[in-house]
Amino acid sequence: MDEIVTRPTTKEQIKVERPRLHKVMLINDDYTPREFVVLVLKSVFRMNEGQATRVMITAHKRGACVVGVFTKDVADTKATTATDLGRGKGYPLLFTTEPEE
Ligand code: TYC
Repeated sequence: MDEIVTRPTTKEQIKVERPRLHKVMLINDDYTPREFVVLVLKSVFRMNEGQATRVMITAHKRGACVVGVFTKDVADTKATTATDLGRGKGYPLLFTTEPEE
C-alpha cells in the first residue's frame, strides 16, 4: 500500500504580543476642589504643576481627560489609589480605566 509522508515545510512561528495598554481617565465632578485634583495628579501620576493643571482643566471643561496610559495592573492600581485619596476627604473624585484600542 502506498504511503504518503508529509513533513512540515515551514518553521513554527511563535508570536509574542505586546500587552494591551489601559488608559486612566479623570472624570469631572462639581464638588472636588481644583487644587485637590491637581495635588492627586501630582502625587499619584508624578506630574508637575503645569501638567496636572492642564489635565484638571481639560477634565473640568470636557467632562473627562486621559491622565496616562499604563499596563492594566498599573492603570488599575493608580486609578484606585487616586480615587481613594478623594474618598478619604469625602470628595466624589473619580478615576476610571479602559483598554486602549
Ligand atoms: N469641577 C471641579 C470644580 O469646579 C474641579 C474638578 C476638575 C473636579 C476635574 C474633578 O476631574 C475633575 N471644583
